[in-house]
Amino acid sequence: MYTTEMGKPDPAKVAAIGGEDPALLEAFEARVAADEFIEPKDWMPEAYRRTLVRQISQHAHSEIVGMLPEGNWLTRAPSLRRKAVLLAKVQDEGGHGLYLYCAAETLGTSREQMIEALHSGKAKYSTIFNYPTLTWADIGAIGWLVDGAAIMNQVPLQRTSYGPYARAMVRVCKEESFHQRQGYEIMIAMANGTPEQKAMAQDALNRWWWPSLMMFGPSDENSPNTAQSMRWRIKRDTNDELRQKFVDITVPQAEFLGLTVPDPDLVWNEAKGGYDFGEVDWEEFYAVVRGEGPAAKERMEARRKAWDDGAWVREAALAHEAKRAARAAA
Ligand code: BYC
Repeated sequence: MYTTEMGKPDPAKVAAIGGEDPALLEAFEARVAADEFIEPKDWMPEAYRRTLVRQISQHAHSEIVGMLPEGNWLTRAPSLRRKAVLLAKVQDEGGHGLYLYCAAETLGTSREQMIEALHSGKAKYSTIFNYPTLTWADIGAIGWLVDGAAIMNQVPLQRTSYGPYARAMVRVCKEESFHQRQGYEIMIAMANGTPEQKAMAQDALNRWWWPSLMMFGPSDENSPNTAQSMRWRIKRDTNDELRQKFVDITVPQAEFLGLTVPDPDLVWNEAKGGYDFGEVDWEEFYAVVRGEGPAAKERMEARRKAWDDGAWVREAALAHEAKRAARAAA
């Protein structure tokens, strides 16, 4: 062997790991295994970077599109207090989207690329936001169930292996827990109100229960990304593990409200220390993922319109920055 080739990795091995340098990959995997955070300027495998951009940008899109179903009730909240609380919550969701876009940008993608992917339908966002909010009780159900499911998923993400994503999650989780409580408080008021109000609360639970379980993604056996994301500690729990935890925590909350979870197969399993529950309608899930959800078209139109209507703000900010830079240069 010529001396210049000494120390070069075996090309067959390099190809098997996606063209990455095995020594760098080994050092990276050791850091992940030791629960160290990976930071933007650290070396990382391209597939790790791609997975993070995919997950974080989709998470950001979910927060932004997620403002729409609740925004629908801002002008119709039943009291000034309810309106102020809901307004604060919807603004928080916008903030979450912004932290997450920033976290994704540290991986080398741009805000424009991510927004373009959302608007052209290439990027996904959570299926849950493709369902309509028909009554005020839906606002309670979203806070209780949707934010409740989001917390279940996001608390472990505070220990995800990519530093900027993990740190964004700390504040997001604090705010989500306020959101969950505001939703549950609405449900308590409705469930203890007039018979009509209690019926509205039950109807909202009936419509939001199954879509909330779908938020956790496909079952583990049908989840193409989970195994690798668990190895890289991007995900700390599988989709089914989180779904189970959510059911176990939420069913007693429904009982406290005096409401019935719409699942005839739901039963406490003493041996496993958790509930057995019915199968999610996966056909519906995949149809909504494909963009066929009941409010999908409306959601995308609203996002595209907001982007177009906001063009003047972006132009004004750029013009201001150009003037400031010119003054500084002079
Ligand atoms: N909806 O291999 P899998 C909020 C996609 S917002 C749509 O299991 P992964 C709030 C998945 O992307 C909170 N698509 O994927 C805001 C993948 O497709 P691609 C949002 C879904 O990534 C406002 C394919 O199916 N939270 O709380 O390992 C108001 C196969 O899935 C869904 C997050 O975004 C879905 N439900 O696991 C109120 C959490 N599920 O990308 C509240 C961060 C799966 O390969 N994300 N898909 O084309 C995650 O934790 C993970 O990405 C998931 C999926 C658990 C969602």
